[in-house]
Amino acid sequence: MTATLRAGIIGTGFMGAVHSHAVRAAGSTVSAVAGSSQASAEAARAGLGAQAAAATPEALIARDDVDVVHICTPNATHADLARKAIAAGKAVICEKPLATSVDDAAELTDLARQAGVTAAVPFVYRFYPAVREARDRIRAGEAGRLWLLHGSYLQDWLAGAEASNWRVDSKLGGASRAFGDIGVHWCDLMEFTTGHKITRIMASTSRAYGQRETGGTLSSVATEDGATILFETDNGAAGSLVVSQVSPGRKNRLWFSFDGTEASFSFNQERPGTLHIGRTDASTDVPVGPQTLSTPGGRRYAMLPPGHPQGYQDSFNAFVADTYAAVRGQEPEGLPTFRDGLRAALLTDAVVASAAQQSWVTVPTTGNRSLTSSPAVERQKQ
Ligand code: SOE
Repeated sequence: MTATLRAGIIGTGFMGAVHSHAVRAAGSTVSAVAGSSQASAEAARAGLGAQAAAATPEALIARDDVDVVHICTPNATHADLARKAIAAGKAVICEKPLATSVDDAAELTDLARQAGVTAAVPFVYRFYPAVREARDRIRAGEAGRLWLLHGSYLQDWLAGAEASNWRVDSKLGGASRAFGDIGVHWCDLMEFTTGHKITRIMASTSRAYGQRETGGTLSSVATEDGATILFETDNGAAGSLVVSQVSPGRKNRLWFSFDGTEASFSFNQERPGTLHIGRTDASTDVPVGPQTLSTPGGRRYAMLPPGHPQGYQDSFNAFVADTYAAVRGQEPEGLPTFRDGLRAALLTDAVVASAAQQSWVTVPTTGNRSLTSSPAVERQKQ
């Protein structure tokens, strides 16, 4: 492997561009891009700063000048491409969801471990300095006993029956849309920041539009526009989460409040320049910056002075930089791996099962996961 890691990006959409910026910010190069056709790869090549356009994803994976394969394609294609990249001995960054089934996500997690390759999933909200600051302070006991974990993740880009995207189609996006696309980010962030694990879920899913229009044709929608979720954790906390992709005016509002007996910590992704710490006597909006944050985690990721907000792309850059450090043999703390992708698949499975059964569903842990405890497998047996 050369000193400068070389990326191959599969996927020419919004996420392909975000990945390519992050690769270059990490001082690496994009050797090649692949799309749904040679022509789409050619069309995207210059914009992504790639040296070459590969004819197919398989041709990209096989290239000697690709060390890390970035998979940024529709969800249903992730498992097959990740399997091929691992088989070729490449490091992999696979967009979430890692796979549209628990079985595939579990298999990929095992394959990556057996092959000894770095395999990461971009749960990038972990890389906001304010989030790391909250995590370190919670770990140090500042919150007291966390008992209530709540929040929401709201977007509006699918408002309007004519708003369409491959994610709406369950064959391409998977059985869950709003939860599988963005709810998993919130759950990952909650578990990462608080150290709590969700043990049980009660979910209700709903649609703002029963039908959506694509190219003048109306078709029924099987995936949810939103979900309301109650949960419990292994450390005795209760929680709730509202997820929606049809909340007009909310662009990408991931918000949480983690409430303890001594303090509550809350964060809004659209206002990443502060971390709110609530106390009964005095509350503070801690400005994000290397001088104003006080914990190692916060300071590690804060690059700019307070008042100069770091946002989504910066967090993505930090994620890719840490993944590439792992490829070089380092062990960056808090890197989201395929095991976290499997965790998200288990949570998604539980949400889908709970909404269908209208009852509480137990979420297996990734450590002791067995196929018999997967809600999907239980459903198949019935
Ligand atoms: C679209 O909902 C999307 O791009 C998600 O797919 C990303 O994971 C999220 O970070 C931003 O919104």
